[in-house]
Amino acid sequence: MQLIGMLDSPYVRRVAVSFQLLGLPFAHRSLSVFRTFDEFRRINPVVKAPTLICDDGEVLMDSTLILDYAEALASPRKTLMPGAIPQRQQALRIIGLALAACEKSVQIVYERNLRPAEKQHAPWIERVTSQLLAAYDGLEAACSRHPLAASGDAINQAGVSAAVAWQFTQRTIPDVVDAANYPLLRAFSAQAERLPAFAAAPHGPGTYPHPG
Ligand SMILES: N[C@@H](CCC(=O)N[C@@H](CS)C(=O)NCC(=O)O)C(=O)O
Repeated sequence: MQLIGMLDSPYVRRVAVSFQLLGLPFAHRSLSVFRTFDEFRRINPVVKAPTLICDDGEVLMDSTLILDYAEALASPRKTLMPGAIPQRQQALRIIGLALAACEKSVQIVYERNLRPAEKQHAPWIERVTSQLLAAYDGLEAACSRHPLAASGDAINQAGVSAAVAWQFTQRTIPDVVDAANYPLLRAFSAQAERLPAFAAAPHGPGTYPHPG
């Protein structure tokens, strides 16, 4: 399987980390949806990162759908999703918040980087920022009720998604989300980033597996 997209995308990164934790081998091509648009389009005309080229040549997109496929491939040997309903509900709540945090962070990054300064729309940025902070408030509260496991054996999809979202936001728009207000998430992220699966796919322009 080939994972297409850059690890500076939280969606690509959650797939790269999850595949490793699920024990699924994959090759990675760090193509940019912006700088290498035409090359990306030849693989997936929709140009969405992540894109997964499956072993039979079928092309999948959207991190959650790719992870659904990955879970099916890894079953029954491994899973990152809790089976019991209360734990599953809790994981889904955290994943939803983490994905909202990713989406709102990406919107702010795009607004800042793709739109000329004179065309930036302050009310829209304020709205997205309030949604982003609400997502992180929800994540911090969820972490205080149910601490996320950060060991290689115990981390689940909720932990992967929360850690990847946090790292993305802190690397791209740290001025918007003050890390000091989220001590539990900050500590959890620091632990998760030390896991081999995270270290092999660090946020940034590199290719998995990262040599360091
Ligand atoms: N819901 C999607 C979001 C993926 C997404 O928006 N990826 C960005 C990169 S961070 C992308 O493809 N941007 C290019 C575009 O949307 O045109 C997922 O979970 O994979």
